[in-house]
Amino acid sequence: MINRRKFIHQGIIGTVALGIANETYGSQRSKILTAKLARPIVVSTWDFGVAANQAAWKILKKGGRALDAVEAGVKVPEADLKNVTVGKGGYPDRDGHVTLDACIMDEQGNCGAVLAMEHITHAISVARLVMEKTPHVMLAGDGALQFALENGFQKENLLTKESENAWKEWLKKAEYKPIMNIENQHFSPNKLPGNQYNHDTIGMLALDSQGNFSGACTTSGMAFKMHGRVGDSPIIGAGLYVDNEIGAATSTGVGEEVVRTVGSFLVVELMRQGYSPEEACKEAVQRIVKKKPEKAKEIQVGFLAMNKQGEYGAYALQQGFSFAVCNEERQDLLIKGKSIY
Ligand code: SD4
Repeated sequence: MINRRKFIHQGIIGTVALGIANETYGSQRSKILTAKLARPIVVSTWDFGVAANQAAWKILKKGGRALDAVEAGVKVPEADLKNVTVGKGGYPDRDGHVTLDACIMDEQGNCGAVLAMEHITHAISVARLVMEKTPHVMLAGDGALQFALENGFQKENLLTKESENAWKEWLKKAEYKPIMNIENQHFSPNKLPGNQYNHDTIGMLALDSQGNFSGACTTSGMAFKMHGRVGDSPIIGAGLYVDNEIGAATSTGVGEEVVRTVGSFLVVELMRQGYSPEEACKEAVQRIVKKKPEKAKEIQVGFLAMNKQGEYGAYALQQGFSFAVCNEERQDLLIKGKSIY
């Protein structure tokens, strides 16, 4: 099996499969082109990844560094007030605090993260500073805020009127107790946690013209979470992992399940064994199903991965996951993620 995979894998080195969307959004398999355009390339989660990729592309197309590209890219949804689960405008926790999680990782294995940080829109830039200016990987809560303020970031109110109203609406029916995802059930009945009403973590992976990878992941986490709750997104190996020899992976959805399976690290290690990005993502999703078969039917988790050849792929538990791809050929690709259910 492994040998067969390796054979296939090596057979396509130097080419990249380009899904042709949006027109083939529903059937991207039907139209696949190959071209010698493996890099630079940037991919990211969900529909808003298209705009984020375009910001990253401005850097990549000039021969810029993947690290600069992913930071610039994910800053777009962080600043978008209409985006209710990344950065400013994100839904608050059950006590009304907007708390952000973010991490970044470069081609040398350097990484930085902020966890449950309040009052700073661009959590990803603080995460980068943690990576570059401190001997640590993670700063959490007040310590992360203090570090950001000491480094020139301005304290802001991240709670918009719309997010505040949504929270107050939720409070009317909420049972204020720590049952996982009860917030989602009350907020959007019959909707899956991690679905379109409660996702929007952006995970972005870029391969620059030098052949170097970086990745970034940033979120305000699950809406109306418990105060202090941290998901997978700022955890290196769970929400994001980069190994410049092999590739990179990122995740979105219910973070607890991704943390349990160290999902992004798993995806990269599977690619090391010869799995294609899509096969690796599928296997990681299947591990979640195997561990918690009943629960897996009710939640969303999606993985997105890219290997050193610039081949990309994704897989999710549920339908509805999408990812955006941007390279020389097209800067507006949006591809429907395959899913188990
Ligand atoms: C978290 N993974 O905090 C994030 C949320 C998310 O789709 O991606 N939701 O668990």
